[in-house]
Amino acid sequence: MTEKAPQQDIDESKLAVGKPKSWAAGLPGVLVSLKRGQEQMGAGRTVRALRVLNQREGFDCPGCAWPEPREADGEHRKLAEFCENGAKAVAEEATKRRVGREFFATHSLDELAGRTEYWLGQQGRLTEPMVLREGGTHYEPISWDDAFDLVARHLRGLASPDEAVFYTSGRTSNEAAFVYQLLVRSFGTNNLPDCSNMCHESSGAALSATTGIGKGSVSLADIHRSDLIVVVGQNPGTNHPRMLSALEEAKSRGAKVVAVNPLPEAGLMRFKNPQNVRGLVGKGSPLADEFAQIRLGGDLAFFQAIGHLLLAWEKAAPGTVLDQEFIDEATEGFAAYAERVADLDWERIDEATGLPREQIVKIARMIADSERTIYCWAMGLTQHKHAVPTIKEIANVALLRGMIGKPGAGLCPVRGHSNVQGDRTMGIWEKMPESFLSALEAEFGIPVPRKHGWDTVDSIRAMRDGRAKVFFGVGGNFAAATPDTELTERALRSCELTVQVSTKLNRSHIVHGRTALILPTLGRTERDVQASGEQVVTVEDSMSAVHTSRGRLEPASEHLLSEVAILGRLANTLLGDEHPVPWLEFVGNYDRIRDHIANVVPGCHEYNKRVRQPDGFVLPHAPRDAREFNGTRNGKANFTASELEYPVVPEGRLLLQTLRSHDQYNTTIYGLSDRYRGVEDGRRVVFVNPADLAELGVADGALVDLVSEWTDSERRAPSFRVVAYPTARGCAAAYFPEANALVALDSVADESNTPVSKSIVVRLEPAT
Ligand SMILES: Nc1nc2c(c(=O)[nH]1)N[C@H]1C(S)=C(S)[C@@H](COP(=O)(O)OP(=O)(O)OC[C@H]3O[C@@H](n4cnc5c(=O)[nH]c(N)nc54)[C@H](O)[C@@H]3O)O[C@H]1N2
Ligand SMILES: Nc1nc2c(c(=O)[nH]1)N[C@H]1C(S)=C(S)[C@@H](COP(=O)(O)OP(=O)(O)OC[C@H]3O[C@@H](n4cnc5c(=O)[nH]c(N)nc54)[C@H](O)[C@@H]3O)O[C@H]1N2
Ligand code: SF4
Ligand SMILES: [Mo]
Repeated sequence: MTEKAPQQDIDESKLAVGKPKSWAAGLPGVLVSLKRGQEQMGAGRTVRALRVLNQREGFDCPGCAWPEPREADGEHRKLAEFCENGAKAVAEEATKRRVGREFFATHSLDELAGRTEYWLGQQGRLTEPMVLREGGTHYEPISWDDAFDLVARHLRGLASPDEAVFYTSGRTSNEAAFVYQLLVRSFGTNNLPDCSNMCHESSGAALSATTGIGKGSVSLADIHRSDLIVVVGQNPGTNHPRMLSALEEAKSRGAKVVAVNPLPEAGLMRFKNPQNVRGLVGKGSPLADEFAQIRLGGDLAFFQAIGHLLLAWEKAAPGTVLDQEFIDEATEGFAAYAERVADLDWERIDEATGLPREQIVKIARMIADSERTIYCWAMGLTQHKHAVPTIKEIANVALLRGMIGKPGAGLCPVRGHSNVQGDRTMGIWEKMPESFLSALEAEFGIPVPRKHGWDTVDSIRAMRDGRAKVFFGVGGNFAAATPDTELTERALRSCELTVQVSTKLNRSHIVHGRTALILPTLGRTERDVQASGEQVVTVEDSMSAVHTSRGRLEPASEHLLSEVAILGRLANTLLGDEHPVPWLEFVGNYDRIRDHIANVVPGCHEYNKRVRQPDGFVLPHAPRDAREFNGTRNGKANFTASELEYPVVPEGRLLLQTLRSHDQYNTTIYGLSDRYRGVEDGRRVVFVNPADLAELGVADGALVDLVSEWTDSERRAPSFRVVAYPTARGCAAAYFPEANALVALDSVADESNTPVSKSIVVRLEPAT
């Protein structure tokens, strides 16, 4: 059955702004889940889908990477182990709306170019392979075999394999990711940029240097057992909603929560747990015991100040604050760090953080008194110029108190996409270590290139400069998720061929190379049947737990292929039947892929068996499991002495962050209700502190252009409605991806090359 999609696009004149909420979830969350399910899937499919969501025999939520409770840790899954935004993610994928050949015949690319991401996504699921021929105005149907031939022809025609880039978004299963990187490396390049380059790359860089492994060191059970949870630069109420249940549980056992954020996000303040009656009808539970309303980019200063205080208190009363034994035995670099934070310029700390000194002292005292501290963070830390040293500064404070490798304590970068961590484990990275590449070579007897590939930003530069000519994307929405929209779109359009393996229509299909392909694929929710029967795939959550996911719904169309089938068949077409990798066997039975994962990927021995245990298994993590830091250059956990760094904003300008509304998944816009912030029926808004508006002489509700200032030139994003909002002074916020046009391609984080999406110097100008 084909349901009708909304024909209306966003009408920003209907935008309504009300008061921000001071609590998250509760009954409205449940009602929205049901309503979106009903609209997209109908009643029966909604029940069938939600019943198996995040259950052992069902599919893993295609939303975020938050983990499920594990029996091995003494925890149990509930009947409804999902949140409002998980339900929306499922509704978006399991929708009954369809985008078939008739759709493409009636809508030209010129027309589609004028549509918003919301409208494109709302049209429904892609149903068959489509091609845009050179000079064409419309996509037309193409057979799968012809599509694979076309891609193979273009790839073979390149002067070097390095002229192609192969992007991945973090929804791809472990099996598809493993096959994909094997295909790309067999073809001869390490050009494997991924969404992680724009996401937690800074966390990976910082943690690899400090603890020796780029992943977080805590489990869900640790969160429940900690006595202090510091949540920095993260909005869990929207982006990891079930984390609120975990915080609530920790609090019920006496834990305290500190939130550090320029915005008083509803989900950090109070939580009404929809899984119990009290949460549905009562007042809910308060979450943050302390809310530090920090300035954008002030976190490095904040944690240096905390380190300074801890050291000062230790000096005043030796043996009371530091975990000296741990520092002596397991770490290096303490002296240089201690010296760096010994004399602190408090005026600069004030300027960087905008926080009252008493509050910094109070939080430092909580950290000094806590026996089991967990630090959680997300994009509010990773997308700054000084993101990597900022995260290292958190590690410093954790190391001072020995808060790693013991129950209830640790470092917890909270991942975004549901399998972004697994994709990396499987080899999706432009600079995988030698150990992985040589294991791959030995396993398959193929030559594997060693030269590092391009990450996301470098791939855009390469396309811009004509050094890359083919773009291939497995999932994601490269055109919209990346910075510097105008430049990136030009770069994509200059390609000879762009290929998108996708479930839903998005901007990256409209911004195309001279020839373009849309290869529609099965989603996580759908049954995947191959020659050997029904398949399962595996995924890894933010806490390194690996388990199966089994799609249960009927596929959106009989013409869809799974990601594994698309990649395996393409590899077979490109590399031929004689190639040592048994590509078609992989497609026929995913166990065969897992047999090789077991031999190549560290920690995955007996993979087929262990993923099938109830709740799967947890990948090894030396700092967490044994307080060992054998992954660092010196085998120790490393303190880092960093310069004090923070963004400085010229007179009359604001520092803008780009963030997610409550009703989107990255570039997928579910709806137009940013309920917690009080914004309905529109998205082009900019949140500014009322005192800043008064100083700038801009009225609440005014229509402005956002103009960003970067060394090379200015960039303009037109027509945003000003919303007076209680954000930190000098700081503004607008939604991603509408504001991506303002981020200069060269504005990247040191070391991680992540686009700086959270501190953009802007001025407001009356709308043109
Ligand atoms: N429903 C839903 N869930 C999602 C996503 C989604 O789009 N929708 N996206 C997924 C993905 S890929 C990711 S990576 C995660 C993202 O999860 P988040 O990181 O929570 O996402 P953002 O909306 O970017 O929010 C950044 C938060 O950090 C704060 N912040 C910004 N700058 C600073 C700063 O300098 N210092 C401090 N202390 N705080 C700051 C912002 O005010 C905001 O609260 O969510 C994942 N889950
Ligand atoms: N300004 C600014 N820019 C940002 C950010 C920010 O905070 N501010 N955040 C960054 C972050 S954290 C991230 S992770 C990136 C996200 O970047 P991406 O991962 O590239 O973008 P998404 O919007 O998550 O991708 C959505 C598309 O994925 C496809 N899709 C969905 N499910 C599947 C599936 O199962 N298989 C396949 N093959 N395709 C599927 C659909 O076609 C959908 O349109 O954006 C980054 N960009
Ligand atoms: S918290 Fe994340 S993974 Fe869990 S149900 Fe919600 S969106 Fe899905
Ligand atoms: Mo992300």
